Amino acid sequence: MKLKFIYVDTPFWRAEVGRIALFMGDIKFDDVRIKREDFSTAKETGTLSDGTVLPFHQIPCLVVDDVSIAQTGAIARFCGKLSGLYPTHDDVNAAKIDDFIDFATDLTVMIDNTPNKTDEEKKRKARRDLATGPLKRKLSMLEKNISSDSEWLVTSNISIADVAIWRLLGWLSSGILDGMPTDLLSGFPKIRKLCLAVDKHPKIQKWISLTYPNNYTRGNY
Ligand SMILES: N[C@@H](CCC(=O)N[C@@H](CS)C(=O)NCC(=O)O)C(=O)O
Repeated sequence: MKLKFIYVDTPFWRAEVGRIALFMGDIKFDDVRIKREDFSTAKETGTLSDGTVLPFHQIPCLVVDDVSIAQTGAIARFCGKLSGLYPTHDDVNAAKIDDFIDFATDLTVMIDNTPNKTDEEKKRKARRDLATGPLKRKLSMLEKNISSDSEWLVTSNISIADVAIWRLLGWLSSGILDGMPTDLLSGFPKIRKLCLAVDKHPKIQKWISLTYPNNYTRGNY
């Protein structure tokens, strides 16, 4: 089976969850990082310059042999099953993992919908308000859903849920988003502990050393 993972050259969680699962499972794949211009055109046409089809004109996209798979969750589960980071014989744990992946999507959409995208000051204020209001509320829920007894969110080993939450919250707390406070996670000790556990996992460290720019701020946790 030939795998081609398509995204831009950014370690955003939507891509990282699938890429890292494949890497952790020692599954060979072509890590294709497309240029922004190619992506801009493909948003309109649904096809990259090399002919690859993006089913919903979006990325990430995983091409399995000649079949293009879209949607972060679908890709993450596919990669997780191949690599052992998603259960194939435990429907309840599989659903719990889906639960966290969909939660990550909810937070992403919440940020994407920050109003007044054209007015920088209004955008910063909207993000600050989000961080102290609806986003804080969501993070409190996440904190409540993390068990103190286990190192990982769902299974006894690291799963795609842990990788997704780590990268999403790393992005949110890194300072890369203007207006989003970098101490976002300060009141959430269980979330921070989880993020640290993922961050120091040897395979994650290896991936970071291979693919992240030097001194890249992965988050404040
Ligand atoms: N529902 C999709 C959303 C993916 C998405 O929004 N990707 C962004 C890049 S991170 C994108 O392709 N945006 C362009 C567009 O939606 O036109 C998923 O879960 O993967």
